[in-house]
Amino acid sequence: MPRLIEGQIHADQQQGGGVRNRGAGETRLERSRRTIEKQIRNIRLELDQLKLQQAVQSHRRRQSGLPRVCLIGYSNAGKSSLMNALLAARSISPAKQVVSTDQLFATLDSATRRIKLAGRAEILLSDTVGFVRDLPDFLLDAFESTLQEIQEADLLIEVIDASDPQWELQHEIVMRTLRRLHAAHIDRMRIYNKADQVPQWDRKDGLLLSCLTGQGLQELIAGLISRLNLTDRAFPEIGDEFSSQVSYNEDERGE
Ligand SMILES: Nc1nc2c(ncn2[C@@H]2O[C@H](COP(=O)(O)OP(=O)(O)OP(=O)(O)O)[C@@H](O)[C@H]2O)c(=O)[nH]1
Ligand SMILES: [Mg+2]
Repeated sequence: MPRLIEGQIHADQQQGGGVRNRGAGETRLERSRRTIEKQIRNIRLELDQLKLQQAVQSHRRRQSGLPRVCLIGYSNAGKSSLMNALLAARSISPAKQVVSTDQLFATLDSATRRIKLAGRAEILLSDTVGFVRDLPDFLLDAFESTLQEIQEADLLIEVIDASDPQWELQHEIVMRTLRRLHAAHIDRMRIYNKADQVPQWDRKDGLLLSCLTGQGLQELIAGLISRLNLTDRAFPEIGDEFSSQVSYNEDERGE
């Protein structure tokens, strides 16, 4: 679009100064400008609405008192797969599952689900956009609304693809990105995913897990309950209005 306007200005300047021609050119230019201004106004309105919507959602979630856990990590590490594995382990409807495929940026927006881990132990779990190397600042801005989830989390689960020879570098990139988001102080636990692809593993600073086979999933659930101090905690029911924003464990409704 800017090129179109530049082209028009150029053409108008080349017309040699005929008053009628120049006038017609300016009108066209004016029209283009008005159209673009209108588009910008509409996009700004949409963004304002989105921000408002997110502020309302985030307020309601805070009111719910449920601990907020956020899956973070390098793109393609298996964040969405882990979300789905946890949903499946708790028999939550497949309709609540999120997209997971073998490609960068499979997840382009965050998704939040309410999950009952055991008894009264419940959490709000969010899947987020994957980080990549040298994420430019302007992309960070574009992901602002998604990454707000991270900043509001009580606990971050960093999902690492243990089968990737570059996992240490990817972890560094994730840490760097967290620092840029001012979120490096948030409590964090590590999951080494894709255990089924790793013949030998000695590290003890995180849980080795496989979304594919389910290895480590029960330990993760137990770890979350103890880390978040969830034994014997009761949370208030959340109204219907809120329930449209996040998905419930099906058998929790109306309890
Ligand atoms: N072998 C194996 N593959 C896995 C495992 N977990 C996830 N995958 C695969 O890894 C690929 C990426 O999984 P996703 O869950 O989409 O990864 P993601 O981190 O959400 O990716 P983005 O949304 O792009 O950031 C998919 O092809 C999954 O099937 C696992 O435990 N073992
Ligand atoms: Mg994903």
